Amino acid sequence: MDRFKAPAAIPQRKRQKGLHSPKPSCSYEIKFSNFVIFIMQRKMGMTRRMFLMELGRRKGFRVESELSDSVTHIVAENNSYLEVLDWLKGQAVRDSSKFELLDISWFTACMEAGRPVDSEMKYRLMVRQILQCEYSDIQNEWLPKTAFIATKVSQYSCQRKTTLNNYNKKFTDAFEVMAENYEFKENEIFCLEFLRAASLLKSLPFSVTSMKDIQGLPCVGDQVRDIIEEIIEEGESSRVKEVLNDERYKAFKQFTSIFGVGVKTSEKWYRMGLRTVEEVKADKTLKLSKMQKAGFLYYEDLVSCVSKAEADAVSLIVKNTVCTFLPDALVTITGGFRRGKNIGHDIDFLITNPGPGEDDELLHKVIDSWKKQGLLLYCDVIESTFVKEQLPSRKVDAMDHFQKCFAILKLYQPRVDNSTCNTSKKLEMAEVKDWKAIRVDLVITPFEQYSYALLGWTGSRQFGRDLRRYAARERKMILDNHALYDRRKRIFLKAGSEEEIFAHLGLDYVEPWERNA
Ligand code: DCT
Ligand code: MG
Repeated sequence: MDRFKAPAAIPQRKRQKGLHSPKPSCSYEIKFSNFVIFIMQRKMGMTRRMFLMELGRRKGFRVESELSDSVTHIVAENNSYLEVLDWLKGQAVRDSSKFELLDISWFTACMEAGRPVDSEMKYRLMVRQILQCEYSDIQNEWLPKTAFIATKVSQYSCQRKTTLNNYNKKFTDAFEVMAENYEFKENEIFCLEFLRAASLLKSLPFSVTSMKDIQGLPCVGDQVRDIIEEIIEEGESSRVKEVLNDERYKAFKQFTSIFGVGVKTSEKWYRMGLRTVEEVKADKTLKLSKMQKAGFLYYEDLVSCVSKAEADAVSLIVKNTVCTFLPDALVTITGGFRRGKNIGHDIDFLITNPGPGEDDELLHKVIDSWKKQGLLLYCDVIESTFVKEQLPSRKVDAMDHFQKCFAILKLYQPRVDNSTCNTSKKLEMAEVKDWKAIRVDLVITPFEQYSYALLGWTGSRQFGRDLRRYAARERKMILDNHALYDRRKRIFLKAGSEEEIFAHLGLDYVEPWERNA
């Protein structure tokens, strides 16, 4: 692509104001080749951006239309430093420090001077240096803008945007180990403390490099702060290292990786002196549930993650089977894959019938069909326990009342063409397992509850927890996967889309891929 191509069109109005008619910018001489400028369109609009790009090029500046590696200066208008970083994060830019991030005032100063002016402090967008102060009504004093920004970060992940682009993985991985260890110890409070901190750091549009960066942020208690400090100073946390080497943690980690095994069973096995999956497998005296037996049978497949391609292949199977029984059914992939993840531990589906009438047998018909085709390796059907007009559950982690099934499906892998192989090779290849066991959750929801089910099943778990906590604490409402109830007005709030639920809660809409809290 020609980087110096002129913008396709300069608006008529601008041209009449004395701008030359558009001509290819490559005919403008580049006078300042050390400066490669990119102008952000966000909050500026396309027309103004085009105008400024053309102006810059006429003045001898190299102005790129696309954000490329050669760009040195990024110019933004009406965007804060954090907003620019956030935008860059959305462009999958990992290292924003290679760019000078500048306010439009720098660009216009250059245009006036007809040459690059120093990108002095006054033009630079930043958060670490204290440039401005803002008056805080809450604290009745002028606060440096850094602290002000921090106090604006919500404690609820449903008021933040959390994409998969995590700038603080080394911290969040550490917190997740700590949270998991507390979960194994059934210490819910500490577990949540670390999950909340992990979720908060995942939403920051910059990497934390000093303790100043976390000043004033919510969800950062003493335990969390200590770990951050150690990681900044030493590169790793001794507490996390200790956990990773802990015998109990290691055993629980293995046990809970088996489908059907939770903390309670792990505790029992640990007390019996068992430590590894192999030891449990070898112990013939243990009474295993049907689920756990399947967990062992397909262990290798189930611990290896489900890829996006596999999720798409299963999605086709689910849609085809459901539609043979109910052609108008709506089948939606939810969970991590709806949030844009490329891998997951299972595939979650919501199934609903937008047409009149309900078919309680749909799930059973789908399951029977898979059984007949030899595709069903395991299945646990749970019938609906929903009672009309019942108030939503107040429990933050309660299971919903939908009819559902936790299944393991046999997904055939694409066959390798063996037509050119000799007979013995063909026999050998025939013995190779050509399928993978995949965990699939199917949830059947009445159409009028579909939006609530979609919001709940899209997750992330932490995002869902915070939505319910926010509803209860800030709005006096109760939210679950079925409904939203306004306790003050004593009414159920209907919603035909996720957007409407956010609106009922008085929250800005957060897209599914921004819910990776
Ligand atoms: N969920 C729910 N009620 C349950 C189980 C899950 O509302 N009883 C919600 C929370 C997250 C979402 O459904 C999907 O759950 P998981 O599959 O456990 O999480 P995930 O985000 O899809 O993660 P993974 O990629 O590991 O499958
Ligand atoms: Mg999932």
